[in-house]
Amino acid sequence: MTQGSISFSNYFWTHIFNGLDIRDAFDLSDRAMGSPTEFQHPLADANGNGVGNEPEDMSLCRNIYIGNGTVIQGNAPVIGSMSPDQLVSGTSSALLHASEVTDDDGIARVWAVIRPPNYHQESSDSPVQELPQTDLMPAGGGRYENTYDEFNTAGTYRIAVYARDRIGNTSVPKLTTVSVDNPLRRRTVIVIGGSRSDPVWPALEKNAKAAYNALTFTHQARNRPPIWMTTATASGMRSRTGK
Ligand SMILES: [Ca+2]
Ligand SMILES: [Ca+2]
Repeated sequence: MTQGSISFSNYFWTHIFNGLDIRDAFDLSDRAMGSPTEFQHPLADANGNGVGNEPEDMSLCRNIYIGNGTVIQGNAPVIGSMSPDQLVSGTSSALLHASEVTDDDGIARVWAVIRPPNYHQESSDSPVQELPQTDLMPAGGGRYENTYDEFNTAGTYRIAVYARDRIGNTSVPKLTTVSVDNPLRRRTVIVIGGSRSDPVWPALEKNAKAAYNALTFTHQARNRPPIWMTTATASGMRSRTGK
């Protein structure tokens, strides 16, 4: 989804192309890869002793340039500010907005990468690609915003907002959080009508169960289990499985 752009390497090489020395490129990229993508832990070993990020490693990287050390592309966009940390209750949506998004080359895209409370990275070897994300749309005056409505899990979502200019430079992210208390969940109710003494009832029930199984499969992928009620009468419902 991010085509690997949210990776330490992408930031590092962008900074190198922008004429920074290795030390600054490393520091800025390390910071950019902080929350919500804190599972990449870059190490620099400049003195070759196999131990990364020692003070000597950092000082040896100072004033070391790859290439000619001059800016060969425009600078990355800057995001002035981001919507503050929010607490939402009884809803699954929250407004995300970024202000004072600027770049001399023009802004091509502003987007949020959203790390859910229960997120676990699948592999530390691959770029961070599987997190949900949403584009923020221009609202005038350098402001970009969008209401994201998939805050379906209780807990704290960690959100990083990025801007990219028209020549492909990506900003350092601005970070914010949305904490969800008592989220709304989408539920599906499958209704079949008929008499249980009807000869075709078993077939009807079988079809409903097949629909339930199909929904269970798709909903489990999105962490939204459906409900299975076998029989509803005027006096109430009987639950066989589920909640
Ligand atoms: Ca070292
Ligand atoms: Ca630029």
